[in-house]
Amino acid sequence: MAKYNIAVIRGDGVGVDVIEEGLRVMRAVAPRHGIEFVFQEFPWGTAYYLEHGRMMPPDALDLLGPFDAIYFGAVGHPDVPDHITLHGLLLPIRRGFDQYVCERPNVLYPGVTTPLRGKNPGEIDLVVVRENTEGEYADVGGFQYQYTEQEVAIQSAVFTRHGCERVIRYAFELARRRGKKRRVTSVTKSNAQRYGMVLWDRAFADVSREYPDISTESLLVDAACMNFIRRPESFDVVVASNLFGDILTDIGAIVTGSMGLAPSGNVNPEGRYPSCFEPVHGSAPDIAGKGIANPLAAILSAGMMLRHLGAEDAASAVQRAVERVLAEGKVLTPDLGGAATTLQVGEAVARLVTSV
Ligand code: GGG
Repeated sequence: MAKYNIAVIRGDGVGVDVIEEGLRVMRAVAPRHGIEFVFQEFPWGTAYYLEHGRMMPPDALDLLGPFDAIYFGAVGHPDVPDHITLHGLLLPIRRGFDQYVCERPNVLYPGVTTPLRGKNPGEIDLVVVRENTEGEYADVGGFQYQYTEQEVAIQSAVFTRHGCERVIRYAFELARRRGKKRRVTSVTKSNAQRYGMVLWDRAFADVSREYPDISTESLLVDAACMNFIRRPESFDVVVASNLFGDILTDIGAIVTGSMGLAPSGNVNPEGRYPSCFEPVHGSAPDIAGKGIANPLAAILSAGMMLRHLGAEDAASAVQRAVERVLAEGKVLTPDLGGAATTLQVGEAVARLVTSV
């Protein structure tokens, strides 16, 4: 019996709804694969902030550190500025646990309609490896003369040789592991960002020499955005800076059918700290609590977590059950053209996960 201790942070908005269904699916898949889950919930997020003046307690990382993984919903609330909620909860977890890889797959599944003409299921199958602890998200900067007419804001992006090399190397290793197109695309804007992103480009060229079996491509982010729409089928593994990776994965999600289908893992590849798995989508306050949010991104994120923990068979079962629900097309939430509820989709996957 494999026992996994999972910290659960539902966070805000639809995070609460979709994590419920991810937990349902994990509970359903566990017995068949000899897994015991111990889930411990942490009620952190904006409701906690409104009560305590912070998104999570000061010793939050000490509390999370001993867990095997973290299962996260979403962060963001209309009553509190997004830079407070994001910097108070998700970013300290990513940085504090050195989760320097954010792995975000985008797959066009059978049964799902893409807004792009002429792209068929199976043709789009890419993974964005987003640098997750530095770059444009580095917490370096400040204000001077704040709230005056002379107000100045400095926001610095940080690119270290070490930080670039390790995430780029992860992307090459992933391209080898996937064994698909065996191609890594690097995305920067080094014509305009002539320090940090030039360093990134050089690191990419240097690391690529260690992988002569993997073909490479370097794109400026504007061309990459265009090509995610024009020729998404040409991508295999895409490695990008923190901000560019975030933007590209919204495009990747929508060209493969819905934000509600995009999972992610914030990974510390060395396993020194727990990794954190979450849907790419945010808290979607407009539909929170209405029971119509698509839980599949959260369920696929649970599948990624299982794979990360070494429960390969259970992870594959979750993946196959989701694919079956999509292919059958009977129980789908409104973002995919259906009329099913969050609960009904979760129950459909949970039913199938024991038989696929
Ligand atoms: N489940 C992901 C989530 O809540 N994302 C909110 C967000 O704004 N994230 C910013 C980012 O990942 O860069």
